[in-house]
Amino acid sequence: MTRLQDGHENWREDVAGRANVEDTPELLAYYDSLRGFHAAALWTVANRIEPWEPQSASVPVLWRYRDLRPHVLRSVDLVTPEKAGRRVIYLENPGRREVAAAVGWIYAGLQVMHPGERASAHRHSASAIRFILEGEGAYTIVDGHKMTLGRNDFVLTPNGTWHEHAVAEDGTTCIWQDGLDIPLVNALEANFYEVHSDLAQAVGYPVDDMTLSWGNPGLTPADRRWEKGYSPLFKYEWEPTYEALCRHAACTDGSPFDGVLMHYVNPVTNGPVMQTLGASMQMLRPGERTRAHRHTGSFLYTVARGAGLSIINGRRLEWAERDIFCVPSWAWHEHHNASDTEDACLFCLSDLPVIRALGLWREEALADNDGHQKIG
Ligand code: GTQ
Repeated sequence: MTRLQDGHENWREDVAGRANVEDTPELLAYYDSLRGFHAAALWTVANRIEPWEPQSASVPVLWRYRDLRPHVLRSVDLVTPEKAGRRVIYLENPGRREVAAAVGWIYAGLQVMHPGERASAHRHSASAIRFILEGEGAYTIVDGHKMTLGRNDFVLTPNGTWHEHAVAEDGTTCIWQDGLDIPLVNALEANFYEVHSDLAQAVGYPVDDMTLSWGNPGLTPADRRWEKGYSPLFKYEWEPTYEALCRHAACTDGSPFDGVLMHYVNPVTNGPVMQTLGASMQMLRPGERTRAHRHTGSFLYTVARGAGLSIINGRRLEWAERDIFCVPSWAWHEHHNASDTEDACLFCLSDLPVIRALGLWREEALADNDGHQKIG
C-alpha cells in the first residue's frame, strides 16, 4: 500500500475504496472556498480520520519510581497543598502532552503528603482511583465515609463524590498514584468542578464501613441497597487481593497472554468498579513469560510486587517494584517475570469499562515467532 502525503491535509492511498484524489489548482481553490463556509471535502482527510486500525498517539513509557521519587518528595519543600490544591507530579506521555494524559485518555499523577497534611475537599465529574505506593496513615474521605489506606490498597472517588485526602498525624510521608479519567471527561466536554464550602467534610459513618459491609466474598449486606453507577466498596485492599490471586493460581494455568488476571468488581453488579475506569491485578508466576497480544483500550500498569520486563511494540521496558508503565491502545505487549522464585504482581488501571460499554473491544494474538515480538 502506498500512502502519499501531498503538501496539505491530503492523505492519499492507492487502495480501492480509499480516498486518492490528486491536488489540482482547481481543487485547491475549491478547498479554500469551502473553508470560508466552515466546511471541507471529506476525501482530503478521510484516510487520516478513519485509519485502518487504531493509531495511538501515546507511546510506551516506563516511569521509574527510583528516578521520580526524589522529585516528588522535593515538591513538599516547594508548595503547600493549600496553595497547590493538589500537590501532584503528573505523568506526561510525550504523545499526549496537550491533554495531560499518561496514556490514551487516562491521567495519572503521584501525590505526596506529610503526616498531618490535608488537601481541601472537592468534587468533579472526573472519577479517580488512588493506589497507595508508600507510607502509613493515608486516608480518604468519600461522601462522608473515611477509608484508611495501606500499601497497594486503592480507593475510589467516583464521579460527583466529595473527596479529600490526608495523612494522619502519627503516619509517615505517603505517596500514592492518582489515576483519573480527566482527559476523557474533557474530551467529552462534560467536566465540572466544585470546592467544598467548608474545605473539609464531616465523617458521617464508622471508619472503613463501606469495605466492612460490602467487601465480604460471597456475602452481601441484607440491610443495604445500592443503585449508583459505581461500586459501594470504596476501598479495595491488597491482602485479600493477593490471597485471591494465589487461590486462583492454585487451580488454573492462567491465560497465555495475561497470566493470572483478576478484575476488581462492583459487588452489586459484578461489573467494573466505576463506569469509566477499571482496575485489575495480574500475577506473573515465577519465570512466567506471556505471549504477545494487542487489544483496544489504554492501560497503565503499576508494579505492586516483584520485578520483570515488558515488551511493548518491540520496546523492552525493565520494571521494578513501584514503577509505572503504559500500554497504549492496540500496542503489542508481553510480560516477563524476571524471578524464578518469586511471583510478580501488576496493578492495572484502564478505560476498559468504556471500551466494552461502547462495543469497541478487539483483541488479536501475535502469530509470528512463537507469539513473541522482536525487539527494536
Ligand atoms: O484528588 O481529585 O492527581 O482532581 C488530579 C486531579 C488528583 C483529586 C489529581 C484531581 C485529583
